[in-house]
Amino acid sequence: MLTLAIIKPDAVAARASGKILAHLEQAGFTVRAARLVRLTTRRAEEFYAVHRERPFFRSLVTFMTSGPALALALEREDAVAVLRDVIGATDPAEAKPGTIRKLYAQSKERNAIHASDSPENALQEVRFFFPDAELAQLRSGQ
Ligand code: FUP
Repeated sequence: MLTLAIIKPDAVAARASGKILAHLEQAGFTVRAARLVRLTTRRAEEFYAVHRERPFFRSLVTFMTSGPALALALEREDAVAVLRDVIGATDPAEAKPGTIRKLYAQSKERNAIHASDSPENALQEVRFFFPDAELAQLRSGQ
């Protein structure tokens, strides 16, 4: 099963991408696709459309477009639930010790990493960053 992670602009800028990737691999995830992206305002708005009416939306879009981010398609058994555990709570102040957000996040907004929150969203979010053809190739091992 695949899920989507994004190492966010704060973590890429802090040169924490490598450590976060090592943490993910240590947790049993295999990287199936990776792409360094600079989200445009329109793409960030589309990705976070579910939060459009929230007070933090504009600030979130500004942050997510502020620099490069590393999108990852990650594979593991029970990938969605396990990745949510590994990243920790949205607010690093509430995240459990040893989670990626506890280790690397600066605040509730600048929180180092995104992870899909359901299998349905995982499929949609993986497709958002990685075209179908590429993933079809991965599935068939070509
Ligand atoms: P999560 O799934 O843990 O990333 O959290 P949410 O889907 O609730 O929120 C998505 C993103 O919005 C968070 F990663 C950071 C941002 N956010 C804020 O900036 N302030 C908030 O109060 C809540 C979320």
